[in-house]
Amino acid sequence: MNKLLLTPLLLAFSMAAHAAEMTSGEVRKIDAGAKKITIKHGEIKNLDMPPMTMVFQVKDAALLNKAKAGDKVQFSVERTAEGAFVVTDIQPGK
Ligand SMILES: [Cu+2]
Repeated sequence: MNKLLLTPLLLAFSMAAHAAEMTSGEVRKIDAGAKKITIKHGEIKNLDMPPMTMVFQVKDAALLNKAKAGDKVQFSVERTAEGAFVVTDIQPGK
């Protein structure tokens, strides 16, 4: 494969891998009315954040149906342009 084709392919792959990065955590509290979830989380590599317990907004309220307080989860989080932390995906953890 020639270089002109390979470079955009590699770039697309690395961006997808970045977006899918999951962080381990344990749900402490869910506030469905406010679309917020409190998670005791491990290191969030894509945000360069150390482990802590904090409140996140959720992108979609339906995500809150995928977990309850006490559950171990894997989740994705992004920082918005306004500086808010928004959970974009939640999966059952191990
Ligand atoms: Cu944090």
